[in-house]
This record gives sequence, structure tokens and C-alpha cells, in this order.
Amino acid sequence: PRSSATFYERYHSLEDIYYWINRTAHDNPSTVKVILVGSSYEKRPLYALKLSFNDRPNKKAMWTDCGIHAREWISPAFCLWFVHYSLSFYKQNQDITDILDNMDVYVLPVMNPDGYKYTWTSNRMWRKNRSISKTTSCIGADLNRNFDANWCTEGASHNPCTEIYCGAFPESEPESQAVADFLRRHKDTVQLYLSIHSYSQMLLFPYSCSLEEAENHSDLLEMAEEAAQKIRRYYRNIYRYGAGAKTIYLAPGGSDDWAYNLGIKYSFTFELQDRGRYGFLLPPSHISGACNEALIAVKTIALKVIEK
Ligand code: ING
Ligand code: ZN
Repeated sequence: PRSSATFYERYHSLEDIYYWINRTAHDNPSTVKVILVGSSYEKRPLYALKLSFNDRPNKKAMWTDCGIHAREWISPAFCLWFVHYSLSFYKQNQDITDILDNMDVYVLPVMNPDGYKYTWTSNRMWRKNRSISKTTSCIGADLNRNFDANWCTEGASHNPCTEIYCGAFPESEPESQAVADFLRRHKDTVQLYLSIHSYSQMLLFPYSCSLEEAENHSDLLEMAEEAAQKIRRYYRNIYRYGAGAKTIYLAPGGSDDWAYNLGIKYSFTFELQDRGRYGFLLPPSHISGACNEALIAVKTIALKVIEK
């Protein structure tokens, strides 16, 4: 019921998420830092949280971004859920303790704040960012077509009026450039890249930008399969898994393919609930189920990366 839903079982405005980011860091001064990764087209800050429970030498790191696409509200909700779970269950749950003991965790809750804001005020179904094109009155580029991985080939469009507009050039958008810059600077430590989307319940990995197999395809497949099996076993829900291009569609310029080519060999895009009943309009009552099952997949994959 509505009244007993916790903060994490509701969707939040951009302002509330900014407030939460600040308070989370303030309340956990020894383990959580706010990192300003860049700013959006409309000059909103791109804040990531860094969770770090120790400073072991040669410590690995993982990166998770949420909210690349504005209307996929379950995605930012997952980032908040994941941070809250990590801070609440460190030293309580073995898996998250192992992960946080061995990895720094970077979480960017809203990679597309301008678009997210727009879905709260004007158009709930907006996908892209809010950049203005020089050639048309159409607004926005698809940030998940704007990375430099077979940029703007089949599966993306040069037409600014489409939902899959790739932008004027690779990393033309400040949001994708900021994330790419951060990962370039941290590629020696970041060994796991996760990008959270919805909907369709899939665990995807490179490549989406071509039909080629990734060099460690069998490794990635095994990790995704194990994660999907855990979701099925513990939550009785079905997730498909596989290389993006063969599992959904050809989609060049995606962040996971770009991160993979940068050298982050464990790179995944999660498509969370549901399979289409509510689609992007997933009711708040489904947040806990969607996040818990995604969390078990994150844990499964992160623990495997630690073993490597
Ligand atoms: N799906 C992704 C999209 O951007 C994807 C699928 C995954 C594309 C990985 C590229 C790389 O179309 C959604 N729902 O946004
Ligand atoms: Zn998406």
C-alpha cells in the first residue's frame, strides 16, 4: 500500500534525487564521496557517488550508471536502491561485503538529468537528452547512440527528429562525454561497467554495435547466464541474456560497447522489468521486486569479476 512504501519504493523527482545524493554522502562521511563527473546540456550537475570501504593497493572498481534514457524511471530507482542496500548490508550480507571489501563502487544515479526532469514536467515518454540541434527544431540526442562504437551505423540515425538520433559526432553530448572522460581517467581500476535501462528483462553484453563476438564472449555469456539463473531461482522471473545485437537489435554507439573497447572487459547493459505490461510506466509497487532481482544479478557478476 502507498502509505507504507519506503523512500526506495517510490519514484523521485530530480530535485529529490540531488538532495538524496548529498544527504547520503553527508551521513556516510568515511565511506561515501560525491564526485562531480560533468554537467548536462542545460548545465545540471552529473553527480556520481563513490563507495569505498578501504584503500587496499591495486583495488578494483566498478561503475554503474542509471537514467541514460529519461523515461526509464526504474533505472534511477535501482541506483538509489543499490547504494542504500550497499550501505545498509555491508557486514550483514556476505556477498555485498565481499564486493565492497574488494572494489570501489561508482554510481551515477541520473546520467540524463535534463531528460529526466522533462519526463516529470512535460512528457513522461521522453527518451533522449535535451540538446538543441543546429539544423532542425527537433530536440535531443540518444545518449546510448552517442558513444564512439561504430557510431551512427545501422541501428542509429542522423535525423535529429528520431528517437535514436546519434548526435552531431561521437561524444557530441556533454553527458556522454563526461562519462567517457571519467572512464578514460579510471580505466586502470574500473573492471566492470554496468548500464541500467528498462524495459524487457534482459542482461546484455557486447557487442550491440556489430554482429561480431566479443573476445571473451564465453566468459560474458557464463556470467549473464548465472545471473539470469539466480533471478529465476530466487524471484521466479525470466531474464533473457546474450550479446546485444543478437539478443535485441543492432545498436551502435552504446556505452557498454564503448567501455568494452576502452578495455573494461566486463561490460553489461541490464534491461529491468517488465516485459511490456506496464513498460516504462512500471508502478511503484513493482520497484522492490525489480530492484531486488537486478541486485542479485549485479552481485553475481561483480563477485565473478573479483575472482578474475
Ligand atoms: N535499450 C537499449 C537501447 O539503447 C542497447 C539497448 C543496449 C543498445 C546496449 C545499445 C547497447 O536501445 C533501451 N531500452 O534503451
Ligand atoms: Zn534505455
